[in-house]
Amino acid sequence: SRRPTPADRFSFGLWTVGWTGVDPFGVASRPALDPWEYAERLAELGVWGVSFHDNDVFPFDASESERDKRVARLREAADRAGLVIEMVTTNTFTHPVFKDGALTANDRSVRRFALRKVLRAVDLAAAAGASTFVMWGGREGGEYDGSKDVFAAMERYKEGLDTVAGYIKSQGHGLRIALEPKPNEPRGDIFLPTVGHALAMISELEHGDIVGLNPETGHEQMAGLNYTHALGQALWHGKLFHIDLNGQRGLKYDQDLVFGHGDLMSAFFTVDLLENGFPGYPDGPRYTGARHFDYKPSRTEHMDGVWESARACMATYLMLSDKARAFRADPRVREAMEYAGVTALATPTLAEGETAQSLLAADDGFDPDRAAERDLGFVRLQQLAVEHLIG
Ligand code: 3MF
Ligand code: MG
Ligand code: MG
Ligand code: MG
Repeated sequence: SRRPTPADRFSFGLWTVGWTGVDPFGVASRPALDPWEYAERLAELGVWGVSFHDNDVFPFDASESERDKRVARLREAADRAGLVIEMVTTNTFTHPVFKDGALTANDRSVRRFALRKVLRAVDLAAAAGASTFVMWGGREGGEYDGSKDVFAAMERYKEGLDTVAGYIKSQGHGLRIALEPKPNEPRGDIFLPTVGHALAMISELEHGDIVGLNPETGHEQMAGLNYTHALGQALWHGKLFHIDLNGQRGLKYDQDLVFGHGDLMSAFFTVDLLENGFPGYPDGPRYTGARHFDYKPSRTEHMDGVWESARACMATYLMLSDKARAFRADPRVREAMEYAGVTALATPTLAEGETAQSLLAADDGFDPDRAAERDLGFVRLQQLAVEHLIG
């Protein structure tokens, strides 16, 4: 398949290729490089952008000067390699101070510390020229229902998000916040577990206009949900600000597999939506942000396997993109979509000027038994997708 170029807008978190294989049962299985080394190698693979947590670049307890030095070094390396720092985020999960959460920790002093850490990362994001600021509340949540007042937790989550969003506006930073939902892990239950929960929170915010979503493939799938539908609804709300693409196989721990190494059929339709938009709305909303991967090179792989797996994420995306384009252009697919009524769903149910009352009064001679006889041909349409995918 063709080599990725910056025009494809592929982006990787430094913590993805930077994962050394540490898991709850084992120590590192390969060495750690410096953040700028990961950036340089990614650029060689044709990557457009990178993202990072504050503590992917400097340690939690770094002095002011160490922090500045390491950030400057990374920014120089990115500039030299022609890489965009497109997203920055905060690590509010590794240090045990966050064991009961950050913005929703029961301990107020922890919440204040966490908020300060997030605000400092916002300034770092703006200085680095990022456009998106992701907030994944990995430790917001709990294991025991008696230990958390959920009403208070929502109040504090809203307070925290509005403080950060209000700060972004007051500083004139050109940043948008993207919330990343996840149902569980590391907490037994994480607040804002799905895209739907996060959208509902955003609608309650004072500064919700600059707050959207960063849905991750595996996170929705860990909840048994449909990732492509989640992207579709977020796009409909005008809230799809960023994405975390990866692979997941079923309802288990967060696998962070290479994109496409989980549910490949679902990955096909994810790429189809991202690249081709909604079938019934050729001029409708489109995702224009980074094609960002949040995956983990399996701990069985050494350094060659790390780069191989990063390449695989992009290669698979490009192959699926070619196949999705051919799928949409195939006259048999167009005919099958027509037969299935896919684009007919874009026609409003009521006619211009019609009301609930006039609908009630109208007799359009509809015969439910006849309508029930209609064949939809969804299976034929799906098989055409399979044919394009593996044919
Ligand atoms: C955890 C994640 C996170 C987030 C990141 C924010 C460590 O399951 O997905 O990655 O993506 O913190 O971007
Ligand atoms: Mg994840
Ligand atoms: Mg994941
Ligand atoms: Mg993620």
